[in-house]
Amino acid sequence: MRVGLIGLPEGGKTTLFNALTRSTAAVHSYGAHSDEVNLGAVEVPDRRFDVAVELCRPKKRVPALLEVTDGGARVAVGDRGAKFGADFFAGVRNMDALLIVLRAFTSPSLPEPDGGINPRRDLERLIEELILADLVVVEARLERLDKSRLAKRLTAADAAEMHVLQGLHAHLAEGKPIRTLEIAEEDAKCLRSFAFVSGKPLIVVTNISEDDLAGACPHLPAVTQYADAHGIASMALCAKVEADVAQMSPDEESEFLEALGIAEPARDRVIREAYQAVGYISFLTVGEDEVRAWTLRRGSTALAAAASIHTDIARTFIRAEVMAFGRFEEAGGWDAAKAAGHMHLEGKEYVVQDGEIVHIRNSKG
Ligand SMILES: Nc1nc2c(ncn2[C@@H]2O[C@H](COP(=O)(O)OP(=O)(O)OP(=O)(O)O)[C@@H](O)[C@H]2O)c(=O)[nH]1
Ligand SMILES: [Mg+2]
Repeated sequence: MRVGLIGLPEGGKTTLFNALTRSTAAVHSYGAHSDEVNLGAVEVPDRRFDVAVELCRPKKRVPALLEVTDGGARVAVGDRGAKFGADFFAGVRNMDALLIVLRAFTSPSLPEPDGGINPRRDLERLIEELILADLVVVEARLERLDKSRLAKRLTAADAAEMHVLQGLHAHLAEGKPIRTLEIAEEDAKCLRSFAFVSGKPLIVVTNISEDDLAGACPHLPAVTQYADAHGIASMALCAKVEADVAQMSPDEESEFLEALGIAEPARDRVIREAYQAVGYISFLTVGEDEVRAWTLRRGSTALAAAASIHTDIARTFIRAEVMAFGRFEEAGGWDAAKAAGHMHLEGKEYVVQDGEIVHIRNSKG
């Protein structure tokens, strides 16, 4: 799964990137802006995966990964009043979710933006830009389709696409993101290649001051209220503290977090929220050779699970051997749980549940 960090300049995107991926990418220092794009990957924390590794002691462990991109989309410093530009979001079009970083922290070394610190304003601005970016794409495509229509070269597929895009256009023109539009499955198919940015799940991260960690950040309620009202996942953290934490050893880390009264590093929380926002679950495959966590869209079938492993395995699918994680853990392993009758066989249409262990029986294997 891939998430892209977006936000206004100096909001703390790179600092959060460092916190999430335990990297040390250069952050913005006043007057020294970097256009670098940072790419990183982080293991998705999953207790079930850890337990499975513990029980199976495999030769190889392959956890689920969250890929993070920082710098795929941002405005240049000094351009605050300027347009975002038509291809502003080009670098995040292929992401599964967007993580919006909002500045709510004050810092003596970093001047406040024009109009002062106001994360709610920034959030609305960014969401507006996502909608505008899609509107530009939809309008350009509609224009071309209309030209075909006038030249009597419009195919049936074109006409259907035009109809869907007109619905989208009306929705976007009202200032609403594609995320909030119900789209029929067959219509969604013809839209997929557009990779609309306002259709992507969002996670809002408000970057608060170190000093506000223990108390309350005055800017936070307005952001939370907006996010809740629009069904957007949101959380607050101090990116700078989290970036420091990410550089510590596990022991130092827990000691430090405890002293601050923080239950877990925000790193883990952000990753969990991202998974949830996209509607992903994971299933496991276990064995002596390998324990692996696989990412799957919630509601997917056993056949889709097979396809995520390999298209050949889906093609030659016979049955899925499925085991609830709890049974696996209680029995202390697959074989013992199977002997106790906790493995069940399922067909292609079976809906895989979060955390289940799924082995595909196929005609070649
Ligand atoms: N005090 C404080 N400073 C922070 C915090 N987060 C980021 N900063 C500082 O703010 C500056 C900007 O942070 P970056 O992470 O570079 O912000 P950015 O969004 O990546 O900036 P651009 O890439 O230039 O758009 C850096 O000097 C950071 O050290 C925070 O939580 N508290
Ligand atoms: Mg940056």
